[in-house]
Amino acid sequence: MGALERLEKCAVVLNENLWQKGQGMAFPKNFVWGAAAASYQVEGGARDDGRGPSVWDMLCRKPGAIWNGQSGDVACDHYHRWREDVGIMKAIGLRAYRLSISWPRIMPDGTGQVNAKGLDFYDRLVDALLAAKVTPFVTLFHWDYPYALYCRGGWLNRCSADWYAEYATAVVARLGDRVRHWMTHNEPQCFVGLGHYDGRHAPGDKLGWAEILRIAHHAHLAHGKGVQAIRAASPGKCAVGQAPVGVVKIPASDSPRDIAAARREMFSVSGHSVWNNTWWMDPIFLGRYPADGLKQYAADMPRVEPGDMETIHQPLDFFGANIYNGVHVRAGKGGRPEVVPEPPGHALTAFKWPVTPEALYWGPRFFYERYKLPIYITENGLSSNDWPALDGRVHDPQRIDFTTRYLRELERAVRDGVDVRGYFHWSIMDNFEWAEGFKERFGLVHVDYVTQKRTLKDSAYWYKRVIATNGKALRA
Ligand code: IFM
Repeated sequence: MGALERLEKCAVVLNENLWQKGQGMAFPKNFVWGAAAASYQVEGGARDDGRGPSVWDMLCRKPGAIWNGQSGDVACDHYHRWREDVGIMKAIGLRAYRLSISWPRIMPDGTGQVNAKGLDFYDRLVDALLAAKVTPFVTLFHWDYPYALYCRGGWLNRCSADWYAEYATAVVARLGDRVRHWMTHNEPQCFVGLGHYDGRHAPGDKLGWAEILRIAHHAHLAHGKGVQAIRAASPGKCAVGQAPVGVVKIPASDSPRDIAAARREMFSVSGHSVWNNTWWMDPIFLGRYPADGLKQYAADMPRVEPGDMETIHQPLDFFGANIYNGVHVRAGKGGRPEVVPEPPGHALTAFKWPVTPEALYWGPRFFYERYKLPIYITENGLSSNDWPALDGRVHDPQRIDFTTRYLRELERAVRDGVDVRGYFHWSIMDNFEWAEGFKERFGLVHVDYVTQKRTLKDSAYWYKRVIATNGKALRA
C-alpha cells in the first residue's frame, strides 16, 4: 500500500469519527478562501495611462471574432472602480484575491520602457488589498500579450522567454516587497491552443502542429526564466507556481481497475490536441517531456537546446489547478481506459459544461500523487443565467449548489491526505468571457455593464458564511 493510501485510510477513519460528533472539518486552519479574476476580463481602461495594445484588443476588432462584437475596452471598469471592488472583497471576507497583471500596461511595447503609471495602478491595488486583509496572489500572464511582441513573432520567437523575464523583473521589483505569491502563466493550454491552433482566442492564429509545439516550448522556457526572475527580484521569501488547466479524469467506480485506468488516461498524451496535462506539466514539475508525447510528436518536435529542460524545471512551491469538470473513465479490455459518457440529461452549466463535482476530488488527488506539491485550486466555478430579480437581489441557486458539491469533494480530498492549501472561486465578479463576450456570467457579484452597478449575488453571501465557518457551512 502506498503512502497516500495509508494516509488516506487513517484520515478517513479519524475524520468519520469526528464527523459523527459534528466536529469534523477537514479544511486546515489557514485555508486560503479566495476568488479570482484577470486583467483583460475586468479592468477596462484599455487606452488609459499609457497602456499599449494587446493581442486581445486586436482580436476584438475583428468582425465576428467575439460574441456580439463586444470587447474588454471597458469590461467591469475595475481600473477605475478598484476601491469599490476591494471593498466588496472585504465585505465577503475573502482571504485572498487572485489577480493578473496586464503586460502591455507595464510595458506598452512588450519590452524596454516601463510605464510607471501602469505599475502605480497595481501598487495601489495591492496596498488596498493588504489594508483589507485580502492577500494578493498574482499571475503574471493571463493572456493579454503585448501586440508589439506579436509583431516580432510572438511566442514563435525564442526570444519570447527573455521578453517575459524582463517583464517579470519589472513587476516583481515593484510589488515583490508586498506580494508573496506568484504564478507565471494561466492555462498555457488555452493561450497556446485556443490562441494559435484553433484561432478562437487571440491572436486568432491557426498554425500547424510543429509551430504549436514550438510555441509550447517557448512558453515553458518563459515560465522557467520567469521563475528565476521572480526569485531574483523578490526582496523576501516568496511562493511561486503556475496555474494550468487541470484536465481531470474521474474513475467510473471505486474499483482499483477503474482508478488505475482514470489515472493512466489523465496522464497520457493523445493526438494533436492541447487538452492534456503532461505535455504542459511534466517539463515544469518533472523536468522532462512525457515519453508517449515525444514518441507521437517526434516529427514535429522543436529544437530543445542543451540546458532548456533545466531552465524549464525550476523548483516550485505549489501546484495551481484550474478545474471546472472532468470526464468519467473506466477500465475496458485489458485495463485500457474507456470514456464513459454522462447519461442523457446530465446537469450542465449555462456554458454547457458538465457538472462533475468529483473532479475536485480526483483532480487534486492525482496531481498530488504525481507532482507532490501543495495544491491550490486556482480556478473553479460556473457560468449561470442570473439577473437582478424584482426584489433587487440576484438569486443564483445553481452557483451555491454547484460550489457546495465541488467543495465537499475538495474537502474529501483533504481528509484523504491531499495537501490542499486554498480555493479560488472563478470569479469574484461577472466579466468579459473572451470569445463569448459578456454572455457568460461567472461572478459571485453581478455586474450591470451599462451602469457598472455591482450587486452581490446570493452566492456571495453564502460564500461569506463558508469562509467565516472555514467550510462548516457546507454541511449545514
Ligand atoms: O474566464 C476563464 C478564465 O480566464 C480562464 N479559465 C476559465 C475561465 C472560464 O472560462
